[in-house]
Amino acid sequence: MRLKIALISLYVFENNGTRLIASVLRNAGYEVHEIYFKDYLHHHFEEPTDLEISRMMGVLREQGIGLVGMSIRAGAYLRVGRQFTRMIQQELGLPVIWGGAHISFDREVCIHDCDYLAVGEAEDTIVELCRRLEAGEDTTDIPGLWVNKGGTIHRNPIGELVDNLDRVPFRDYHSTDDKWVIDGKRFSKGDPCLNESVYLMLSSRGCAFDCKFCDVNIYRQIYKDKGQYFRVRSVDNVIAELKYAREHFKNLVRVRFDDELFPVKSAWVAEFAEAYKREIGLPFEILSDPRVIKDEDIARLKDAGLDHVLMGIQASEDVNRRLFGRYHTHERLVEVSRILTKHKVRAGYQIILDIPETTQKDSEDLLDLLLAMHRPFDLYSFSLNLWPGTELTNYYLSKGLVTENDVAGVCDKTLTQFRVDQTMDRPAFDRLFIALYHLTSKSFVPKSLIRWMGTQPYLREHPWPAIVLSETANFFKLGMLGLSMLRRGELSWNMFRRFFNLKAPVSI
Ligand code: B12
Repeated sequence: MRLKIALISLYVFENNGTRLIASVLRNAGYEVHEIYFKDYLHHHFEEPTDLEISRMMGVLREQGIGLVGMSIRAGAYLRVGRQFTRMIQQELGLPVIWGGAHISFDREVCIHDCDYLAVGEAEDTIVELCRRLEAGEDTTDIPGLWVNKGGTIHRNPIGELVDNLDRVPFRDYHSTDDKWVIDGKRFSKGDPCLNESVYLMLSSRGCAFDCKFCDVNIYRQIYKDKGQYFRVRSVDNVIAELKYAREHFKNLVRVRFDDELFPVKSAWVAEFAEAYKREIGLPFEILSDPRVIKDEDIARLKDAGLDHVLMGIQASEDVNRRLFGRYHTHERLVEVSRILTKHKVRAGYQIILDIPETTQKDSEDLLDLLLAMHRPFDLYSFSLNLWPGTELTNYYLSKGLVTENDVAGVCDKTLTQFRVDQTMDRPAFDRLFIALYHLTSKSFVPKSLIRWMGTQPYLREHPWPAIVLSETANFFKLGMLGLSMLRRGELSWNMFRRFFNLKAPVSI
């Protein structure tokens, strides 16, 4: 009898890793069941209930599963992953393999909690593991696989990077009979994402840069000596996937390119813009970087439907250089904001706050920068979360500025303070500056007023008037955004559920 595999996605309906591994295994001829165990909710976590767990165990039992794969993308879900794995091993006697970003970062810890770890890119590893399990062969020496055999750990060298991304199948959005959704009272078959109006697309892997806080920083260490880490799919392959998406997403109105960095070579951009306009023609958004934005590329992409660019500016120039290994000047950022405004492409700037070893002067510099940026723009503020193994995390640990308890895997701050809001306890000065940063993206609030508030000694001690103003302005902007998304048909139920949290509203 052939091996049947179940893949469990923890707290995320959209899970590129799970869907990709499912496709790879189905292409190799295996029966695969995908279980979407709850979705993630902005700054809110619901413990799994007994009913949800028994339904999950029921699917594994009834479908005759022989191997369970679990995707642990973020460290905050490690605790649930451990709980489920123990139950599956003990009650069903099944081996469990973990994959996903976090387990690659935290290998030495995670390998003690499961039977197998698929470190890094797992397309080849998983197929080889399934083949050997089916054939009853030894599984302890597969590249990219760490094995825990009764407590003895086999740490195999990393496998090769997928050199040609076009050979990877599309994520599976077409199978319906072998997908299960378990979420509260909901227990249904079928894909939980097909009603989405936005398709999340990946046209590359990796990034051209190496910022010291980023997950890419860890992957670069894992894959050193394995060739080019930033890889891009061919335009034809990208367009073919978007056509596939259009077939299956009946409400599709927008594409979001979720690449760490949207491809940067001008020749690729030109070819893509031409093909996308002709073949797809939907509005789209990208993630980019101030170091690669070019006027002519933006003009081409705008003509093809680009209407939104998300971009990390992260911190003040000095902090970016000193702590993050990011080298761009404030002048460059202002120039980029001019280019985007000129082309009427909406900018979304991402900043990181709560950074150890920074001063009030750094906060003031960041405010000056945001005030110099051309409006309109959106602002996404993230709290610094430390991933195990980045250069930044190791630096802070070595200086005693943080402890292991502050690092993801132990620390689950991403559940309560991934995006910055005022629910976390902080010094008055920081609370004032958060309020002021959030005000910079409200075009109806004069910059002179924000600048003035930043210099008032009273507000530095008692920031509440600025906080009230900032939160009121944010509610207004969120309301307007919600209405315009509704009008454009972009607000799906899943999206609303994920982000609508009155106790901790997202700031934009
Ligand atoms: C896109 C993205 C999202 C999207 C996902 C959309 C989608 N359609 O999947 C959304 C917005 C939903 C999201 C949500 C979150 N994310 Co996120 N996300 C990413 C990002 C940028 C890319 C992930 C991705 O799709 N990569 C492409 C796929 C193909 O690669 P992959 O997932 O690694 O999968 C490969 C292997 O890992 C492996 N694999 C994966 N799963 C499995 C399972 C098995 C069984 C096997 C064998 C192998 C395997 O095989 C795959 C193919 O090689 C990563 C950064 C990164 N580089 O991973 C952050 C990242 C994973 N996210 C992160 C975080 C913190 C979150 C959130 C907690 C944020 C929040 N508070 O809302 C939530 C968590 C949701 C959850 N429950 O997991 C952190 C995790 C850090 C950590 N150690 O904790 C990362 C690293 C980004 C960062 N900020 O640095 N995320």
